[in-house]
Amino acid sequence: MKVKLIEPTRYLGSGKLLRGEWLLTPSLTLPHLAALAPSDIEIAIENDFFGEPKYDEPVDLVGITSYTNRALRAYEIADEFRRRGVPVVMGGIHASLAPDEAAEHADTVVVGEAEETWPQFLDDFRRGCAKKRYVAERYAPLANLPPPRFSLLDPSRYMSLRPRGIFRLAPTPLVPIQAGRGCPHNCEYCTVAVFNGRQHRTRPVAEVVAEVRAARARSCFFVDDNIFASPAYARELFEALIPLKIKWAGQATLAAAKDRALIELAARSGCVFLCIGIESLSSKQLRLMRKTHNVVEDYSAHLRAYRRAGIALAATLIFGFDTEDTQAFDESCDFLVRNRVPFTQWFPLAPYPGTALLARLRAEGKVKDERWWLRRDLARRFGPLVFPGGEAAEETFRERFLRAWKRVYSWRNIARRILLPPGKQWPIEILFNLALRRGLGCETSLFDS
Ligand code: B12
Ligand code: SF4
Repeated sequence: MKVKLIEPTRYLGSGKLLRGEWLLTPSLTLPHLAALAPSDIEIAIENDFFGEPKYDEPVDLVGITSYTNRALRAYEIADEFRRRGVPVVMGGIHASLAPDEAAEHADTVVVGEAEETWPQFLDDFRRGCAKKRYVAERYAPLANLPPPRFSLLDPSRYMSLRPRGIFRLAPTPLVPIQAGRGCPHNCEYCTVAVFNGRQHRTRPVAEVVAEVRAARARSCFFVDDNIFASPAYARELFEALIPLKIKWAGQATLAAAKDRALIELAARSGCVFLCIGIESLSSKQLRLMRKTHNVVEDYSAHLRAYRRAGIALAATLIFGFDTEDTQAFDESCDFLVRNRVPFTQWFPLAPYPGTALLARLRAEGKVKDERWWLRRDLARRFGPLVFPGGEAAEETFRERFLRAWKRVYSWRNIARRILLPPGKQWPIEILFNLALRRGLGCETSLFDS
């Protein structure tokens, strides 16, 4: 049996598809699903980011993963295959949170973590008795997961996935690794706790280390939502990573810096870069977001602690609450420059399906379009807000958002944030800032991929 797994790309505001030649980080999802399938099934992986899926290649089944901002494209691809008589199965976060919608475009929808349901579905499919929906009965146990099949990805597309010969000198790719799932917090806008649960589950450290070795990784991206979520586990993991001499990036909370010894250990184990959700400088907004583990008064001290540990930070901020102060953009820009935050990503607030945010805004009558992700003009990065205010307010938001964001990445502010004096990770910081500056005028950026 031949199965094709597809990662859809997404639409840009211009109406074009986001396409490119290569990516820094391969996604973990499809190599992981390929590894979970029985070994006698022939699997191919296609990434729509690199070009149109090969619709006419003979396959028995197509599996498509889904994120909300790529749902529209995922459905188009699914419809195209089904028009040609190829059965389609969809899974992933979006299909799980909007399964009835996904079912309009797929023969089968797999809801939830699929470690148990995906092999079960494949078995039924082979026997000709696949059901329309498979729902995970529990969060997947994370021990004994097979190593992701990165060999199914085209190495030339991922910046030397397997560095050889002269390419050893090339910047190494970030091999995605997952050590844990779930988050004890429950931020209003986030789907992680909804999809992966509020209990932080971890994989045995020895298995994570074996996976890093098997991938021959020289640098990794831990896709965990908070790599410090269980401090004792994090300590054990970092100790075990030290002998591997890798460099790694990941995601964490700002408040984790309270445990200075832990972040210093992370740095010793190779951590060079972390994405941190600052989200807002307003305690009022943070309460509204249910992100009370972020304490504005502690921000500066925590940022300093990460800097001293030698870890470069990418701070994310969210804008667009209707109670937000109009000065929020400029204040944020000043704060990031003053506190020498090396790198930042700004997002307009978007109510994802299944979130408490969508439920609240719906109850308040503020959602302009219930399924905004199906509209090309809204399912994009700097799109107008999905809720209140009318067109004038949206235009003002957009204009202020972009103006302040460009100010953060002005040459002068890049220098003030990362060069005066330079932090330990200055080469990465310069690289990321240049990449983001390049994307300033358009909607794509380094992290858009
Ligand atoms: C790594 C990551 C990124 C990386 C992506 C790197 C890469 N190339 O993969 C970067 C940093 C670039 C990124 C960017 C963004 N991300 Co992101 N990201 C993640 C993260 C942390 C991990 C994804 C992952 O690898 N998971 C591990 C795999 C194994 O899990 P999985 O994909 O869920 O797959 C399982 C099941 O879903 C299922 N499954 C999945 N697909 C399929 C398909 C079939 C056929 C079947 C049967 C089953 C199945 O089986 C798998 C095994 O159980 C997730 C959070 C999370 N914990 O998942 C957020 C997450 C996916 N990101 C999210 C968002 C919103 C974004 C951004 C839009 C930024 C933002 N904050 O607004 C951007 C835009 C990305 C884009 N261009 O589309 C949201 C998506 C929400 C949604 N409803 O779509 C998530 C869930 C985080 C959140 N806060 O809610 N992201
Ligand atoms: S935003 Fe981060 S801290 Fe909040 S629930 Fe999501 S993963 Fe957890």
